[in-house]
Amino acid sequence: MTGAEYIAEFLRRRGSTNIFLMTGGACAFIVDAIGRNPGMKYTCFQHEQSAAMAADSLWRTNKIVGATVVTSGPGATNLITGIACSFFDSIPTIHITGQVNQNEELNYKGAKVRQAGFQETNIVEMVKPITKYAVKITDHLMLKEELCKAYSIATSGRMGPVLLDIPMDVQQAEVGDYSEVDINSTQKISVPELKSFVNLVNEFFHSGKRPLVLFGAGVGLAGAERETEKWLIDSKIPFVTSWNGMTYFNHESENYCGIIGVYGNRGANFLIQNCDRLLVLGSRLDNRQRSGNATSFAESARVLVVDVDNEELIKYRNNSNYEPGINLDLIALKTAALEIHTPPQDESWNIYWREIKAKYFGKFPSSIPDKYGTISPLEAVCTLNNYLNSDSIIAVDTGACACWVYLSFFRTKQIIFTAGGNSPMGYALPASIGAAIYNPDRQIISINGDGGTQVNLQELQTMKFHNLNIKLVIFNNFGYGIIKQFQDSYSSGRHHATGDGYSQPDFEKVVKAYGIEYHKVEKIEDLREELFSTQGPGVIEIYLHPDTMIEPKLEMGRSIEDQFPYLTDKEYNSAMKFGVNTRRGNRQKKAAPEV
Ligand SMILES: Cc1ncc(C[n+]2csc(CCOP(=O)(O)OP(=O)(O)O)c2C)c(N)n1
Ligand SMILES: [Mg+2]
Repeated sequence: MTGAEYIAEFLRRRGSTNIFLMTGGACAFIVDAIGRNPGMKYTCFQHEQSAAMAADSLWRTNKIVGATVVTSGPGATNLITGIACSFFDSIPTIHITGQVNQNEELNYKGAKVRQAGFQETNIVEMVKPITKYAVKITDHLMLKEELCKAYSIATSGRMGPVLLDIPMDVQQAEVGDYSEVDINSTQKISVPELKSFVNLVNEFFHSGKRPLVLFGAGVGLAGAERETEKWLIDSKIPFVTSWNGMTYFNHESENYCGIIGVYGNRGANFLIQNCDRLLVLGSRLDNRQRSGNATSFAESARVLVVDVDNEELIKYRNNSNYEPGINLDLIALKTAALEIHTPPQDESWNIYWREIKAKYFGKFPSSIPDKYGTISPLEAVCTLNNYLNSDSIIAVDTGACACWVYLSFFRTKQIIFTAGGNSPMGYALPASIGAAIYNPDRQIISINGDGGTQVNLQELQTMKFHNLNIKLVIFNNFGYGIIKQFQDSYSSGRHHATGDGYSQPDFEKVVKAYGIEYHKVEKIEDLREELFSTQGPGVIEIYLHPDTMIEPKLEMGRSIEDQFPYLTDKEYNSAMKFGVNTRRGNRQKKAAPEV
């Protein structure tokens, strides 16, 4: 076998049977080997960024490690934004970049020239900060072991992307027959470790009266979501979640109370600020959850965080209300969840969280649509929600449109995801393509803003060429809505580069030029079920008023329970029954703006 053939076979055996790529000279041998391998397919993207984003979607939807193959230089550097999505959200992906022949470097006698071979770029050093492992294969004898090692690193512990840079001479070298190299990497959780975890959690809950659990994405990434959900339902402890956590359980659960954070549900935020014991499972509590004013988060509670990555625990060392965190692979919850016995909750807490949920969960006021009679994006999401099959997959972009989706989406069994940490415009279209290729019979929805749609618009061609079953929704508010709202708050309403200077094409003409079906939705009644139930690609453009806002939303310096539009003091005070009342206390600190 040549090195190139070996790579193709390795990926096939790991279940990455459809490789997302854009070819070029430096990777042409690998692409050819994939084409010749009978168990392999490939999908040509129009931009390597999209290929990397599509690869990122596969673990989120199918627990398959997405793989890309691209050429050196611009091919490799174009991957970077997509790789970063996987890194920040702990998604395993494998990226193979072709590299110039190593003998081309030799002519330069060690001189530090900028470039030796054509399109030679040191991609390994560039991606090191956003990969778990990146290596150049300088000798064909390294290839087998490095592939196994990289795959194992990507999929173990806190998962993430890896990159192998493979020079053309290594691709062409004879490497012998296929053989696995044993990488002894799986760490088992010992019984005493499990016991001490369960004891700690039990003691934690028994020492308080007002328990709350934050269900983070780490639970699902570890594969312990079903056991955790069952434990929570049985325990009757109220629980809340993060954007990336909300796809792992059924929102019909009586004690599920919503998404927290800057763009979270008011009720869920009130619970965070009023509980006295907060158990955080697999969530890194970034600033979109805790706010820029992080010390005001869960201020009345002891907080116990369980995370697979110890660095995520070290960051709380100066927060006096945090317990020393528990560094554990959350797969432990598969067995440990059954052993956690929570004491009966204080009756006043039980009444409180149920009242808060009844008041704020599933309630979506939207002032601009109410004022002008235009479409409420929250109502549109709820309407779309009703049309979805139970196994639908929904990829979400960034901006106000993403906030509207996460504020109002009610998940039963669907998969819904976004690149939460990196959050690039242009993610949802290629991500939905990745999902559609591996799930051709499922209903796939991609939700975007008008701005984000333009960032990877070229992939409409990929969607059309493969006749993919994707319905691309564009929430068109004729601008960069989320940034405009920021400018309204902090730049006296000047809309530089968001409304002024920003432009968009006639999406109908563009979409039709690609030969894709197009539907315009100007009133909510136009958003009909048939638009989503047909086979094949389609684009649904929903017209919004340009001033449609994200409501509720936290503004600069406030703590998460006091979101805009502001509640009356009466309503606010009655909801802050147990926690620190920041309106009365005036102990707000200055913090970074919330975009
Ligand atoms: C690649 C990239 N560039 C810039 C940004 C900053 N940014 C975040 S949201 C946004 C505007 C998005 O506009 P649109 O897609 O129309 O969504 P809307 O907020 O209007 O719903 C911008 C510029 C980003 N997230 N990604
Ligand atoms: Mg927009």
